[in-house]
Amino acid sequence: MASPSDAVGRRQATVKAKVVLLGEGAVGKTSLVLRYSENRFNDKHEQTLQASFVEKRLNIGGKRIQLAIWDTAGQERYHALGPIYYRDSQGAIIVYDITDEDSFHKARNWIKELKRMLGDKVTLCIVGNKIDLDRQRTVTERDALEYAESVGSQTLLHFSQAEQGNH
Ligand SMILES: Nc1nc2c(ncn2[C@@H]2O[C@H](COP(=O)(O)OP(=O)(O)OP(=O)(O)O)[C@@H](O)[C@H]2O)c(=O)[nH]1
Ligand SMILES: [Mg+2]
Repeated sequence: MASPSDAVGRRQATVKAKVVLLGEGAVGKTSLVLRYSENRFNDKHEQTLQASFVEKRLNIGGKRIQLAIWDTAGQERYHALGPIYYRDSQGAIIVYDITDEDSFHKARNWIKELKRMLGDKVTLCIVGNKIDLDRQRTVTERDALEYAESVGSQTLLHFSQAEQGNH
């Protein structure tokens, strides 16, 4: 039978979770992480080389969570490194730029790869970033919604602007 001290021990145990950001170069992956972790925005594109790592400690409903966020490089020459970062992730955030159709295509390729390699072991979240640039939008909300539904009911779709802090 569990003793009260076990219950305390359980409550205080830290849950570790790993999330990876994937997507074409310049879609705003690093900007989303910067907004989330430091509430800042940098309007210059400083290409991520290989990947960078941020740790965030959260407390959700009394549960301590240690979130490891891996922000990968979008340039094609780094594509083959993807598995190193997504292999044991619980969540993958696949980012595209709503003004860049190619980046939406690239996001769909990442999702295909994740499904093939990890099946349902990973929670997918598709993010259409740069919604402040709605006037230059080339990927409609409807196309994104239809695509997210076709991937599966477990897939989340979110629109963001790292620029203004709707992350
Ligand atoms: N207008 C606007 N610009 C954004 C937004 N998010 C990011 N940017 C800009 O887009 C450019 C690329 O952003 P990054 O965050 O460096 O892109 P990335 O996906 O990390 O790029 P790689 O590291 O090369 O893969 C930068 O100039 C950002 O300032 C946004 O929501 N709105
Ligand atoms: Mg980056």
